[in-house]
Amino acid sequence: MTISTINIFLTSLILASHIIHHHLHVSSQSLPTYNSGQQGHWHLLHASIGISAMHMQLLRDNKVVMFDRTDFGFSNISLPGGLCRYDPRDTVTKIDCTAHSILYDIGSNTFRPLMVQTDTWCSSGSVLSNGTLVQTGGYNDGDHVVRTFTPCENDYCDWLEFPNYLSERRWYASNQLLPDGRVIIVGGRRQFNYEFYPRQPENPHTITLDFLRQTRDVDENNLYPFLHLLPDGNLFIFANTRSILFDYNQNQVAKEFPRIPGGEPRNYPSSGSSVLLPLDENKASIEAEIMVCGGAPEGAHVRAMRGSFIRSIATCGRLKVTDHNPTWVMEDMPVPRVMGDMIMLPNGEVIIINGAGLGTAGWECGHDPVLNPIIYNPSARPRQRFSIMAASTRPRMYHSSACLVPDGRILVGGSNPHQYYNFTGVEYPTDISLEVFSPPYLSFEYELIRPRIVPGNVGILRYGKSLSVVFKVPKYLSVDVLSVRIVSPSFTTHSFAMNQRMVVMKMMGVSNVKKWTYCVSVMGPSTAEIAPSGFYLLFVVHGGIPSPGVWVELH
Ligand SMILES: *[C@@H]1O[C@H](CO)[C@@H](O)[C@H](O)[C@H]1NC(C)=O
Ligand SMILES: *[C@@H]1O[C@H](CO)[C@@H](O)[C@H](O)[C@H]1NC(C)=O
Ligand SMILES: CC(=O)N[C@H]1CO[C@H](CO)[C@@H](O)[C@@H]1O
Repeated sequence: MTISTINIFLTSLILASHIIHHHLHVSSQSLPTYNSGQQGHWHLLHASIGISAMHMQLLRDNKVVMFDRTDFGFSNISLPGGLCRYDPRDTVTKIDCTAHSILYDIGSNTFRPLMVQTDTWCSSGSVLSNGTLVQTGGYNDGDHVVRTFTPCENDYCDWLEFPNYLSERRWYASNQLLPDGRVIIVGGRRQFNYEFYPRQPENPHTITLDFLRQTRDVDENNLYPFLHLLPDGNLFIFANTRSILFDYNQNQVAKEFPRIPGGEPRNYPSSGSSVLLPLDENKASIEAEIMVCGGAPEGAHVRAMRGSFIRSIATCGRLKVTDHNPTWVMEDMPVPRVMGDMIMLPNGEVIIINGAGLGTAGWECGHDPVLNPIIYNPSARPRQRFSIMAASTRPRMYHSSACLVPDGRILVGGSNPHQYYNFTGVEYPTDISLEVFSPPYLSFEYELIRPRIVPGNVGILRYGKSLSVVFKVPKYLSVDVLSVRIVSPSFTTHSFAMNQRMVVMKMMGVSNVKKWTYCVSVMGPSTAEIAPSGFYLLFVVHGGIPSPGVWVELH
């Protein structure tokens, strides 16, 4: 980089530092025009990846496992090696030589088909501490199956299936990785209970959770409950309009929180979304705050079946669960949204992406796609938190998904609001493309303050032990705008990103080691309740601009 380019950068930096914390704030009446620096941009990676990315999970080798379901016809990609799947219980195909799962490689932008034997429709998953993805349940012949996928160096690894592993049918359940390395699997259609992976022979396999029975709707639906592991080791569970602090070891409700104001349900079939906002270890005592956004009002599904598509919910609620008497603080999104995905960005902001403005989840039940993502800055002043991003050209309706990838982009795929792969003759065709959204922080105008982690210079991440990270940045601002964060990649499906969490590590100090090169030291997470052991993406964030992430293993 020459001095003169630096000078140009410096000028744009002055501009940039103003923009960082105030991207455009607008009302829904006046959508701003496209500008990559402030509104991000979209890029189509593949017109066809062969399947509709209903479920997505990023793995530690920068590959993303995606899958839809085995029983809605032939996909647009063949199984490897001329393989076919013979399934007498399949409701549509019986003999199917197409794949319903793929492995996408971010670095090379290529993908290969994977083989699933049994139906994975509307299932759940978690990555274990050792990096293996455990997927649980599905539909029909797949509803009691556990499947694992372990990253490998070659191009041959594939799903392993464990039939009859689950003690109950898990169709629309939610999972959470626990501090002791187990996974809790909660609920599912007509399942008012939970179980664990790995299965524990000494304990009853299924444990009743009456809260799920109490909160079910008239159709007995109460699905994909929002689960978040809290720093005190309890589980936050949100279902319908209610939420609890749950001690899964004692099977006891430790506390019930107030109902979310407005009286509207938020989890499936309402299909709002939820995140646990970043846990910040720089605070004197750690605070945990849950955020829930959007969804469809009660009865939206019944109305949609009759051809009446009602306006989705425009509010978000925040609940600081670590407060003594927490209350929901409500705010309005710029546009109402159902079936949105809430994904945490490396700088601690939250993107809400995909979904519709009318109707709800379900076959042909959504209308009026919301093409503009919005970004929410949790620490900005009220009414200045939402920024509207550039619009995609592709509706992402029911069965779409999104996930964060290491370079800070958001991978977006799927949309299949029908029972089959219908590419024509329907209002919202099945979408088998893969897109990526680059948030404003990736814009070239922030290049001067963008930190880059020096490869091989990240130490080993241990609980309560200091960690040094060496990074380069052309223009260093100050330690006040510097942070080091870890993010656990989510299993995203049906508008809920399971296991998603971010920890801002305790800052110990920063030193200038040589020109443009700095060494920051932080303290590893204090407990496995704050961050369960496993693989995380580590980001250095400087002036609101994140570095590309690097993988670290915490234990
Ligand atoms: C991780 O643990 C699971 C469950 O014990 C096992 O099936 C899997 O092979 C392990 N993965 C690795 C990479 O060792
Ligand atoms: C969707 O595809 C299925 C199977 O190919 C077909 O039976 C159905 O009629 C299609 N629906 C529409 C609306 O085209
Ligand atoms: C709908 C769709 O994308 N169909 C594609 C399936 O794959 C073939 C090539 O293998 C394409 O030609 C089709 O357009």
